[in-house]
Amino acid sequence: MPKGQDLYITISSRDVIHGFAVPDLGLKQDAIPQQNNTIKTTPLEEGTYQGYCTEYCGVSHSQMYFTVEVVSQDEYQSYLVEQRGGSASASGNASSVTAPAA
Ligand SMILES: [Cu+2]
Repeated sequence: MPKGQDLYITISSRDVIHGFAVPDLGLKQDAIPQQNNTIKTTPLEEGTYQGYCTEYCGVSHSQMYFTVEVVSQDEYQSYLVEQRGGSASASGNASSVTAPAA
């Protein structure tokens, strides 16, 4: 995520109900199949933040964790270029992040 920018995170699920949570960024939202839930955030400090699923969703629930990197605008632009260069997609199976056009 780019630091200091308003972000809208649209959360859904491909299978069962999950819970998207990144406590140190104050983010928590249910991930529900066939429904888009959007939350707004503006990350203010660069760093690595732990995220995980907060809804018991099956036998792999305890392994549903991820990290969120908040980086400078320059680093974020470099990341986008790298992703468009053919590298593997970084999207997970329960969420996506979009930023409004500047
Ligand atoms: Cu879960």
